[in-house]
Amino acid sequence: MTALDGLKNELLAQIGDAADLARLEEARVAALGKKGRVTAMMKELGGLSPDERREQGQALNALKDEVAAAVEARRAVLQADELDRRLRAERVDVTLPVRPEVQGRIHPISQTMDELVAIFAEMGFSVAEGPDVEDDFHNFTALNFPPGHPAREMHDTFYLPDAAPGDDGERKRMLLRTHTSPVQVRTMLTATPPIRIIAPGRTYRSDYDMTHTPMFHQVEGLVIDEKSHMGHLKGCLVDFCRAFFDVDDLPLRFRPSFFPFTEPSAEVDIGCSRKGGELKLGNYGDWLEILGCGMVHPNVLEACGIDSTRYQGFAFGMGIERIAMLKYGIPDLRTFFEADLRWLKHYGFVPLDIPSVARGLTR
Ligand code: 2NM
Repeated sequence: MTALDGLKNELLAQIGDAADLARLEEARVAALGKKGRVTAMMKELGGLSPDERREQGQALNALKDEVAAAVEARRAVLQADELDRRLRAERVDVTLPVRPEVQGRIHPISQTMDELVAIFAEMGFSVAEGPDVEDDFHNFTALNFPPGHPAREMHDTFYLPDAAPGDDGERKRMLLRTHTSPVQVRTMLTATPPIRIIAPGRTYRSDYDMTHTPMFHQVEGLVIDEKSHMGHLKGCLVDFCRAFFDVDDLPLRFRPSFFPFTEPSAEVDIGCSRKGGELKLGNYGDWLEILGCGMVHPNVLEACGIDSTRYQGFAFGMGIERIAMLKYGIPDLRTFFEADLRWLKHYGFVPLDIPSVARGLTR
């Protein structure tokens, strides 16, 4: 065994024994670094005769390559070990329940939306969504709002500063949807009846006082088929309100009203009591308005490509903040949007207490 073979065995043993990446790097530097053993021998080549230098140079280069290859092989093993160790140590069992000390809470708006979805899903409705930025056709024209209608005014509707080019190349004025009805319009334009959807989501109106915020949430529902009538509308809303407010004999009162997109139209009140300044829901003789509804206007059906001589149906809409305030006793609308962690801890819901009609909406 030559002196070089002895050195090789020694260096390869050091590399093979390196227990972690830091030790491996130490071994590499000790062999191949600027002051390493192999490097030192390379420097001595200058003092040799040309023949010796060629022979020793080749042997040293071969040694250098072999040591470098051994370092890389060992590095690959150590890196794989390190990855395995981390994967074992940092493994998360996503099926475990949320720990009780978790601080996060579900916002009452999200909770209320989940409850709405659970109730209407049970009745056979699907959830539909659409863009917050809409055009005049989907937000107003298709919904039978006449050209000069006050809701189209600048001071009620947020219009975007620049007119965007539409599908037809025309530049059209975009706006923030003032209700979720454009989602129903988009659904009617693309689906064929029967249609049974709810559209929960954000809506925007230029309004800010004690009972109005410029962004708020609505849920609207739409049923289109050949036979649905006001009786079905009434039954649907009675079932919904009793399930949502969890009052079995909650009375509902339908008052004639007007909306551009429905005919006939009605507003719905639920029974309540305001005795002693405290609001209670139930059969107590007093009334509280909570939603609007009606039979979809034939003009709306036709604007959405639905034959109004064959199909008919009903629609309804309500404000989510309002029904959440009523159900959970939240007195001030503006607090919904203050992102106050103490408020959220008080009014928020524990994650994974997911509303379901069978298990109970809230526990
Ligand atoms: C309401 C009240 C009454 C409504 C109508 C429609 C559509 F698209 F079918 F025409 N969507 N939503 C509607 C009807 C909304 O909110 C108070």
